[in-house]
Amino acid sequence: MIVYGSLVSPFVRKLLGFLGEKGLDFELKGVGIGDPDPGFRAASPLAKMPAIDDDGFLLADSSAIIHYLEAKYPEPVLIPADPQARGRVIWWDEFGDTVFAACGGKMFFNRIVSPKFLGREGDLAAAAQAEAEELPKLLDYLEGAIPASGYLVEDRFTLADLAVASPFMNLRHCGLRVDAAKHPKVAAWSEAILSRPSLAPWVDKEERMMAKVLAA
Ligand SMILES: N[C@@H](CCC(=O)N[C@@H](CS)C(=O)NCC(=O)O)C(=O)O
Repeated sequence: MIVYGSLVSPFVRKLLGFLGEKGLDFELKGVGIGDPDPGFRAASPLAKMPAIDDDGFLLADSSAIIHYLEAKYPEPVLIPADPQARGRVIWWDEFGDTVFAACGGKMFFNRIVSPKFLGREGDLAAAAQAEAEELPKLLDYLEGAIPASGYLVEDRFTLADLAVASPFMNLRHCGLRVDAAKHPKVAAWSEAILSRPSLAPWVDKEERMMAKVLAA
């Protein structure tokens, strides 16, 4: 299977962690925003990452790909069968993608992607607004929602943990670390999920890559 995407995308990172948890082999083909790569364009109708080519089966969108792979490779179970647990996992996936990653994206895109990758100024006011007004509310919500087990759903690792922890890397690239005095559960949980063997090597690679980008 070919995965098209960049390591710094929260959606690509979520998929890479999922593939690692499932123990699946794949080739990561690096693409950037607006990439003309014909394979990527064929797999991703809106040119968004990630997208896959699984032996000729083309699919885009991290959640669509993950649901496809969960059906194809059911073990270990990362999307529970229990109706309530499944509903909660889908909620957290949605929260991670459209709320948390979107908030972090306003900071990451405007402070880093725009100036460093696209060569144009970002909307720094939007980034500052997201950091000052949106992010604290989301962290407060998460702090109250993380169970004592340290996993968001069913007291075990699921897609929910991957989807919500992944965007924390983009905050890290912006120099933002969770304040453990203010949000102790979020700090410990996000650190633990990003340190899992399925994600740690990618995180390490990404940090080395971003150190070079930020130093340039
Ligand atoms: N819902 C999609 C979101 C994908 C997405 O927006 N990816 C961004 C990178 S983080 C992208 O490819 N942006 C390029 C563009 O919007 O042109 C998913 O979960 O895969």
